[in-house]
Amino acid sequence: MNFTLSEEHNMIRKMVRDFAKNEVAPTAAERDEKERFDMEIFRKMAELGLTGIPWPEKYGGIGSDYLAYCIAVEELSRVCASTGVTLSAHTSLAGWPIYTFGTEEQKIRYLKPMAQGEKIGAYGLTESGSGSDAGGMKTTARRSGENFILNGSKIFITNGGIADIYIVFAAAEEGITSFIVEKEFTGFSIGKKEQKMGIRSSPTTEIIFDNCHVPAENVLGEIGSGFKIAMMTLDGGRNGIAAQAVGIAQGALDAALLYAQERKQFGKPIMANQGISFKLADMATSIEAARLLTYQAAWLETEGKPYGKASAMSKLMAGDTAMNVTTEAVQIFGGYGYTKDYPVERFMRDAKITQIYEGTQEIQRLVISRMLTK
Ligand code: COS
Repeated sequence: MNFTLSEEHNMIRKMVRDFAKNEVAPTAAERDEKERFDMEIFRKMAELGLTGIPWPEKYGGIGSDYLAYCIAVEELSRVCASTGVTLSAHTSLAGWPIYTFGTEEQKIRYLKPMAQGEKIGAYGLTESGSGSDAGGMKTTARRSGENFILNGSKIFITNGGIADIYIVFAAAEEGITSFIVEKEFTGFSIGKKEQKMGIRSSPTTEIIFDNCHVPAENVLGEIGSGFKIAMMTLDGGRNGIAAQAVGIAQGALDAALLYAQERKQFGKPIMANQGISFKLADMATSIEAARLLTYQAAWLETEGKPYGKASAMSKLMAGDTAMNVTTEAVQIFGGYGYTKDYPVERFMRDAKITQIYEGTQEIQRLVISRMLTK
């Protein structure tokens, strides 16, 4: 067993940390306030190769691995969880299924420009009536000559409206099928944009299919195998969210640690108070545990070993850690923590979604408990 990161992983961490500090952090509060997505930041991420970390160079990537990708999401989320999830959805939810199930042609046509950051990817599974019960979707796909005609709508789409390519799941005669949908396809449109509690500079929208024409060559994987593709995609996506949660928690700990050493009450820094210092010790310990689970799941995926249970565990642990740690960070800041003068209130709002999306904590427990008996 080796717990040391490779030189490549350390280099990627340093590069993303510098980028996050210099290019992402300065506008994080303003983008949160205005719900503003910044395409310029995405373009700069592309220049650094971050938009295609795990994909081979022939598909526009930098040929690294899932651990490097998780480290990047973590470091971005440490200053801005919205930027973290933009990269996570783009890579795990859109890039991964194309890389894994796509034909060579689909990989060149879609994965390559996504990995190079020329196009943004998104994933559409959830509907207004089917969230946790993903198989209960109502969006249909009917064959018509060389096309499939999609009708229905999907909600809560991360990168909705800014994405060019959507991985969409719809019920065909043969069963749930996955499709690669371009934003220009006839009958595709963007619906309501959500106003959210957190991750506010990451756009979340509805996507609508009104007799949307999708060429049969854009079926991803086998017709009728879409549910499994959706589930397998989420297995990896969940670990990206775990990395986001670890980053949010670390960002809150960084801020609280600094504050506890500077803030004086009763004539000494509040860090001297065991009530505060023990809180910080617990926060740091739970972050480290969540990080180890997250890195382990990423390592398993890179090694080609089963990682579904590991990533459900990492998301469960890291999501709860992010919520607990950010809540404690706000407590350490006291009244100031409740204001927008410090970033911890944003971290606390951002943390909440990590317990909900890509499968609620309850769904993670369902997945884990089913695996225990397998
Ligand atoms: N990998 C591969 N196959 C999987 C799988 C996975 N991770 N999970 C399920 N499957 C397969 C099953 O093996 C089963 O295959 P067979 O029909 O060949 O036996 C099939 O898919 C149906 O699986 P299951 O019976 O478990 O389906 P359920 O309807 O009970 O749903 C849950 C399973 C609840 C786990 C699933 O609906 C789910 O993950 N829901 C949450 C969705 C979610 O995370 N949404 C967030 C969207 S992104 S914001």
